[in-house]
This record gives sequence, structure tokens and C-alpha cells, in this order.
Amino acid sequence: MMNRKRRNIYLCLIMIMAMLLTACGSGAASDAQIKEVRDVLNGETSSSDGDKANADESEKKDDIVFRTEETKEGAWDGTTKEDKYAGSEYTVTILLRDVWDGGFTANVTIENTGKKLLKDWELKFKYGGRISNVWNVKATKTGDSEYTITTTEDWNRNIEPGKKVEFGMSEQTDFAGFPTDYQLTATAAETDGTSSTEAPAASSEPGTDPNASADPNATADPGTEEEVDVSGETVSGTVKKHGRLKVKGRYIVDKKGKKFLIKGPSTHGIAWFPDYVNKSAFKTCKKWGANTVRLACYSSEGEGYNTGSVWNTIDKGVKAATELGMYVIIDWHILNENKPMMSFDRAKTFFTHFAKKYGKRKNVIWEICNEPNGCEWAADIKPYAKKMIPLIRKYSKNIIVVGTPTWSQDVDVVANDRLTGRYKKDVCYTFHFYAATHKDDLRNRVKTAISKGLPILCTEFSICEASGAGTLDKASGNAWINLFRKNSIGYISWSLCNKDEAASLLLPTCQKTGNFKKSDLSETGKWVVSKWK
Ligand code: IDC
Repeated sequence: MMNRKRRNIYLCLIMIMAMLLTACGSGAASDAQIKEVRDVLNGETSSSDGDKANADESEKKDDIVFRTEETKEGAWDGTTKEDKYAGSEYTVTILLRDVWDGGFTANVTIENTGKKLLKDWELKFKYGGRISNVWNVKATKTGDSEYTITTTEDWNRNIEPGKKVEFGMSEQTDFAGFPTDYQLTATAAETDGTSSTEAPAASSEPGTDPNASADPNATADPGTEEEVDVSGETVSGTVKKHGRLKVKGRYIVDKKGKKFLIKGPSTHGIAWFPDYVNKSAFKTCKKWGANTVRLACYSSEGEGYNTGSVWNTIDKGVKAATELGMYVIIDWHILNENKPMMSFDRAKTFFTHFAKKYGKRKNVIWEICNEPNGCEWAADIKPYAKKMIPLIRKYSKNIIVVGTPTWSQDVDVVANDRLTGRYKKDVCYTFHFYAATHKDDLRNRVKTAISKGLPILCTEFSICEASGAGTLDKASGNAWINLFRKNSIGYISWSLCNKDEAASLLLPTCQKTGNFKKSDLSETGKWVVSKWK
């Protein structure tokens, strides 16, 4: 029996879950479908230190709760989106957020339905496919088809009674059916209600209804500023000098309230050109006068959303920019998903993840929807911004850039109906141009917006046509950059890669991914770099 003197308990729940999904798609296995063979739950326990390592083998054995039932490995009917296992002290729910030929993304929620605090939990399960990308946790393959999930974050290490923790996973391989054979291990302790590691409210997490309204009580409390940021990197270079950027009137300003001109390259879609996201490449741009890099993460599946490598590339880009003392824009690159709400659910997952991770850094800027198109500001983009801004503000007070209608061109429309109240602070609006296509008529729209005091940031431009190809129009490009510099509007150019198209900053023959020479630059690249001075 349990050693109560030690006031520790080792709670190990082994369960096997039946995937009783029928051909007609009856949904997830219900509790009733789970045949419990033995369920001996520990009695009372508790510990303030609650270290499971203190429990000896005999204690563990006595304290284990076994559950078994028939298992249907890898059963999935092709349509069911959610699967749930209910144990006696907790539940595990898997929500398939997206599934497509060749990949999926899913959220896993563990809820503590018991009365004790579950400390340092660890979840094992069997899954017939590959899991290489998870977030908020670490996944390790620990046996044949067996994965062990462990926590990596303070906020999800312990689960208070009645609370949930959530983690996400995604793959670029087919979904192999819902996991089976769950085994949750945790140290159970009396809760004193003072756990500092309470899981964030479910509403702030991915996986909730995309149409639900944003939490009206969300407060901007991203925490204290640090000179040494969360990664342990010392804030340096331009970022050290200028600090956290803000929006003041229609200008982007530095920590002293002085106008700050953002300049630098955007990556191409980082799913396709991840090799250019590295310190050496950014360093060369910095040497040529860039102070910012934009990381373009396309939103739709198959174009790069949420694969392990894409999210790792963002981490790599933020790290490199931070080490170089540069600002970095994390861009949710909607394009074919023309209405931002189309990808809201994924955007929420994306920004929750990265805002939690990088929200306290001084140098990260959030671009929430690259180029809305075929949709209205008032009906589509503004409501999206009103959901997304509070979500990011839970973790970060840094600048948020909001896309505008018609591929981020209609800043004049937005100037008449901009975000107000709690949505307004440190928010600016996107304008994009491709100089060989966009000329005086568009410049006039920008001038109108400027005259109305709209804060604008050009997060993407080139001097070629809007297709990214075609002829270059340097005269039109000069007119644009002159207008921007005169009005202190920052400009970021598409794109840092060697793709054989006019917009690329590098020659197609350039095989280097860093330490570039001027001779590696394309004609567009040479022109663009001359504007970073
Ligand atoms: C283009 C790329 C091109 C790619 C295409 C579709 O240059 O290689 O095949 O996207 O993904 C934008 C978009 C940006 C476009 C760019 C040029 O934000 O994604 O990149 N552009 O067409 N808006 C206007 C132009």
C-alpha cells in the first residue's frame, strides 16, 4: 500500500482505448465503450514536493491503475475529427484540426478530472505513424509505435484539478489513425491553489471555435521587459539602441519616441526557401543597412503551414535576428486563403504559439494577415483583427501589422474606418506595392491615408510586376521609396532567395545561402540594397 508518511504518490494510469469507430462514422469511442478491467485509484495522498522519484518500486506497483480493453490499432474512418478517452482521473482528447493527403495537424488536451494536482505529467501512447513536430511539449519515440510526451514549459508542467493542458502536433505524413494505449504518469499532490504553473485558459489556446468571440476581458499583460530575453540572448545592436518599437500617431517610433525607419528583406515562403533563414544571410543584409527581416510563413497546408521544419525555421530566424540585434516580423502569409477568417483557426494556433514564445522580446513584430483579397475591410478583415489582436496582446505588446483589402493596397479605405479603443495601441496597417504594376493611382491612395494619419508599414514590395516576374520599373520604385522615406514609412522587400524570378534579390546562379557579395545580387537586389543605406 501507499506510504502516506512520505506524502508522495505515484499515479500511473495505463489504459488501452478502443477505437470503436464504425463504417458509418459513429465518432469517438465513448466511456461506455471502454471496458475497464481493473481500476484501483490511489487513496489520499499528497505532498508539497511531490517528487515521483521518491516512490519506490513496490509503492509504484500498488499505486498503478490498470485499464485494458480491446484495441483497434490505427482505426480511423476518414471523417471523425475528435477522439476522447475518459479515465477515472483525467481525460485525453485529440482534435484533428486539419487533415489532408500527406499530412495533418492535431491538438491534444489532457484534463485533470480528479481532485489532486497532477505534477510533472508524462503521456505515453501508441501511434502507427510518424510524429516529429510537436509544440509546447517534447515527443520522443520510446518503442515500437510508442511515443512519450513530456513537458517543456513551466505553464503546462502541472495540471490543477479541473484544469487542462494542451499541446499540438503536426506531420507531413498521412494521419495514421487515432493513438491508442494511453498511459499517463504524474505525481499526484494535494493542491494548495498556489501553483504558478496553471495552464492557460482553454479559450486562449488553439483548438477552440474559430467563430467564438475573443475574450473581452483579455488584458495586455505580456510581462516585464527584460534586457536579457527569454532565450538568454543579450539584446544587442539596433534593437538594444532603439528598444521596443511602438506606434505613435502615424509613425513607428523607438523607445525614445523617435521615428524609426524599418528596412530589410522578406524571405520567400520559408517552407520553400528555408536555407536563406540563417545568421550569415541576415548578417550580410545588416552590413548593407537592413535593420529588420520578415519571415513569410504561408498559411495554407501544402504551402508550409505548421510543418515541423517551418516552425523550426521561424525559431531559427528569430534567433538569428535576435543575435544580430535586428527586428524580425513574423508574417502570417495569407494569399490564396484570401479572407483572413478562412485560416483563423490556424492563425490562432500559430500566433498563440509564437506570441507565448517570443511575446516578451523587444524585436518581434506580428503581421497577422499578409494580403487579404476578394474581401472587405469592414466585413472580413477588421473583425479578424479584432479577434487576433487581443489574442496576441495576452502575451505581447509589440507592434501588430494588420493587412488591408486588395492584396494590402486599400489603406485609404482603412483610414476611414480604422481600429479604435483597445485594438488600436501599437497597431499599424500594411501596404504593398510592385512598382512595375502599381503606380500613381496607388501612390495617391497612400497619400490619402497619410493625410488622414494612418500608420502604415510596407511589409512587402518589389520593383517588378505584381506576379513577382516581368520587367523592372526603377523610376516607379524610386517614386515609392521617396514617398516612404519622406513620410517615415518603413519598407521590406520581397524576397531573399535565388528563385528564377524578377523579385528575387539573388541571382539564380548564386548558390550561396549567406555571406553574399554584391556580385551575388540580382538587378532587383542591387537596387533594393541601395535603398537600405
Ligand atoms: C509569389 C512568389 C512566387 C510564388 C507565388 C505564389 O514570388 O515565387 O510562386 O508567390 O506563392 C505578393 C505575395 C507574395 C508573392 C508576390 C509576387 O504576398 O506571396 O510571391 N506578391 O507575386 N503580393 C503581391 C506580389
